[in-house]
Amino acid sequence: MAKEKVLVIGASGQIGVELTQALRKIYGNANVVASDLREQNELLKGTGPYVSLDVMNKEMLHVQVIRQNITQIYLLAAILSATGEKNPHLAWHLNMQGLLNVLDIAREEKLQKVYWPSSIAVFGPTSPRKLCPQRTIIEPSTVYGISKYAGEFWCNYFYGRYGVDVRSIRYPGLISYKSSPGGGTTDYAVEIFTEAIENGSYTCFLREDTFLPMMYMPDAIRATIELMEAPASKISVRTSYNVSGLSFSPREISEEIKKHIPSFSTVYAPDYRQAIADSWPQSIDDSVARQDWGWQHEYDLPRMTAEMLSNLGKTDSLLV
Ligand code: NAD
Ligand code: AKB
Repeated sequence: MAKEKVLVIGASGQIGVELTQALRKIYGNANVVASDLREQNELLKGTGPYVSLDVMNKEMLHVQVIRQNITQIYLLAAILSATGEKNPHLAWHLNMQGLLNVLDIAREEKLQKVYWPSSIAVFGPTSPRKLCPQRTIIEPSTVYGISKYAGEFWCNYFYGRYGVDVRSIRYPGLISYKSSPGGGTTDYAVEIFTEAIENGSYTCFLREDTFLPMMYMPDAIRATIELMEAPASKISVRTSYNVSGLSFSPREISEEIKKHIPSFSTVYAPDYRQAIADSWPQSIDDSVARQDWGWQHEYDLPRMTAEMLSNLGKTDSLLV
């Protein structure tokens, strides 16, 4: 088998840091090139190659792919739901053109594989609220959701027309402690932990009864790698796979945190992000991913909460 050389675009973001670390364990540090608009990342520093790269600059991206003998691209650069609503044209431009640049280069250079994440944001107010199926009514109401849905069909098109082996997951809201989230509606579920540790209280921008699909980062990284390592014959969905982990509300996660920090309190001050959350399903049916490539989540709310608090606690004590 030819030696794999991986390029991660958006490597300094919430997912990028942990995915780069995981890929480096698999392929070796030197064979995973991290790249981002940001100059460097503290957690990735000294662990392997890092280049400053704008995915919108197709020529420079193409040069890097050829110069570094890249065989796989993981494209993570995007503008997420909440930031996207503030600047819809910018979100559409980056989320679409970035993907098209990568797909074109993958086709021209005959890359082995491409990974590009979609989101539960593809679903809209007319989709089923509970256990939202893989194939259903999809009428997204955010520019982010529209860009993800269009992106899914570009992936499907490049696979069908040009044979580009592009794979995708509709991630739920991701919860992690290593790298901060970058402007999403589900970010509250990360902020609540840092605020609980630092201030003992949290003002939540969603209503207490807002259930959303969520996942702890180790499950999301494992899902990504399992999908990318699955034989092509197992991949029946070339748009993007539903994957499910957790579903909880701000009140439920607050109650879980209170089991560890009894004095913790949450107040609720919903803002413009409430309408985005209200347009998304509360939970996801991922039976197709389970059947096709054996997906199974591991973390439940109590285990995820305990790990988040202990890891953030450790981080805090290191900083003091
Ligand atoms: P993030 O905002 O934390 O990270 C994105 C990274 O891309 C940032 O480091 C940013 O500097 C970089 N970037 C922005 N513009 C760029 C450009 N022009 N060129 C190169 N790099 C650029 O996002 P994330 O949460 O890590 O999300 C990664 C992907 O996963 C996105 O496609 C997102 O839509 C998807 N996703 C994330 C979640 C989640 O909860 N985090 C859920 C569903 C889907
Ligand atoms: C967001 O809230 O925008 C993201 C997502 C679910 O895609 N976390």
